[in-house]
Amino acid sequence: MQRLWIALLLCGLTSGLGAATVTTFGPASWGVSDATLGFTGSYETEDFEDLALANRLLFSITADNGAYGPSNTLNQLFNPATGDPNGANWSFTTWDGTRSLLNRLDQIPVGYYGPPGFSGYGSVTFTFTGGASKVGFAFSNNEVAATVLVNGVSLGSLTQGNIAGGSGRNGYFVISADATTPSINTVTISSNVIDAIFYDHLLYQLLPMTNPPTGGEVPEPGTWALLGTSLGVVWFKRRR
Ligand SMILES: [Ca+2]
Ligand SMILES: [Ca+2]
Ligand SMILES: [Ca+2]
Repeated sequence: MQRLWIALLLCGLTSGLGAATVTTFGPASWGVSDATLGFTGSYETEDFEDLALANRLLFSITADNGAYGPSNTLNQLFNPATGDPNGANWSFTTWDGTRSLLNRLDQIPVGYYGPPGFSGYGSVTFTFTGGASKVGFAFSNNEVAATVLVNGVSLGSLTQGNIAGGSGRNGYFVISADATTPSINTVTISSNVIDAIFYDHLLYQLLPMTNPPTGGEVPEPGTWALLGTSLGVVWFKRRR
């Protein structure tokens, strides 16, 4: 009976953590090349330096004081050097450029705890339209347990493998599609409302679109012919 129970427990653990493959890089790897992170060939980069998001990427955030997205633009930009009203400099949270992304609707790190509905830190979701085969992101200042979910299925803690929690740089988290999860459609970091987490250098390899969106309406050849005929008639009548 005990063996059966243990067997069931192991099955549960396996299925719960069986979605996609995780590779982790600790803070000592901060700023290494994309190739070192496993991104070569064709892939997309989102550096969070402007409001526009890269190809087929949507952002959403759910906090205790509101929600935003999914959208292909950010609602606010974060300035790590000057954006903290308490004067803290968060520039160490950038992997590229001068900006990172904060898990708050207003992108203002208040730097202290508050009651529910006040703290405002939230869970973020990155959506990859048409799916991705690999996704990676840098993060910092994760101090309270957070969970990573792919397509809504938990991959376990945000701090695992070579990555430990703490107030500094935490590391780089890579998720690769595998037999259990052939397409990464959403990556959610479900975190505590009192914990600021800073993200940067989101890399992703897109899967080919199986149903590419149809572009602008292009008239069929027959329509052109009809249009030409109508114009021709008008022109002929005006001539007379
Ligand atoms: Ca950046
Ligand atoms: Ca951008
Ligand atoms: Ca924090």
